[in-house]
Amino acid sequence: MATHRFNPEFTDNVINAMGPKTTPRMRKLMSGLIRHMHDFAREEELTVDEWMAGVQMLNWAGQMSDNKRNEGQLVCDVFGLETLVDEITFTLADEAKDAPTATAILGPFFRADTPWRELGEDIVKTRPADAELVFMHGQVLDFKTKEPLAGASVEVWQASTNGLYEQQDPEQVESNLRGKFKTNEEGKYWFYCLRPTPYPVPNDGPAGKILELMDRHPFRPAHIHILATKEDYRPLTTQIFDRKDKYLDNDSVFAVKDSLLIRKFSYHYSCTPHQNTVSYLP
Ligand code: MBD
Ligand code: FE
Repeated sequence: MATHRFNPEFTDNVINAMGPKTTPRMRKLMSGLIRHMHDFAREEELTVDEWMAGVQMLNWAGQMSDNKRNEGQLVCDVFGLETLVDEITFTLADEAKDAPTATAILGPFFRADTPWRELGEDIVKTRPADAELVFMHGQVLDFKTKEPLAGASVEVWQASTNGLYEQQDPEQVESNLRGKFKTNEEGKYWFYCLRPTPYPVPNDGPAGKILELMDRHPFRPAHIHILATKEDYRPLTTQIFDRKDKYLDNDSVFAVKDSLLIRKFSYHYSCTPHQNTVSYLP
């Protein structure tokens, strides 16, 4: 193994350079990161040009990012890292085994400043010519008692038929295709939105370049994002997918889970039977 040709003690020297004021968690994370980066470079016998190409990718991602575009997150997504961290988080949560609704990654197009909307409202504020309007509804339950959760917040967002989220597209009005709903006494929410369509993740930056280098396509299956929250409960971040989409088995960001596939009715997108549950905080 090529590893042995290079002095591994160098890696220990770098790790041991950390000072006493480092927190234990930071020491552990930095040690692991340094060790894996060094092992990677040794095992692959990384060249100066290859390392510098990676540095340029990092810089390019930074240059492309602003409050409307999170290219660093997208780069992580095409490498499966956000999905892996979601999987780790879900698996380690005490209540994960009881959770009826699987989690899925937040993704780079969430916006913290999404407006509240009335139950039943249409979130399609800029209607594309090829729009197919659908009704979406669901119910938020306490995952332990299965009691409906009134007053929970259900935040949703989706891309338009041109494959762009509202903040990427000057042709869409502010907060188009996103909204925050408060569940009623029965824990229910409902609204109108677009039937989601498959679309490519932005591929004009380093994430796109990385996909091209790996001979992968940039498409994501049609999906709607959901973030359900309620005071004193752990939030639920998830997505629902069209059961018949052609990209379910090769989502460019690896977010699909079987239990998140939903049946599609004409003009009727139903989010049940796997209701969105919010986990109770221990
Ligand atoms: C998306 O729309 C998305 O949901 C994720 C997770 C990554 C890139 C684009
Ligand atoms: Fe998305």
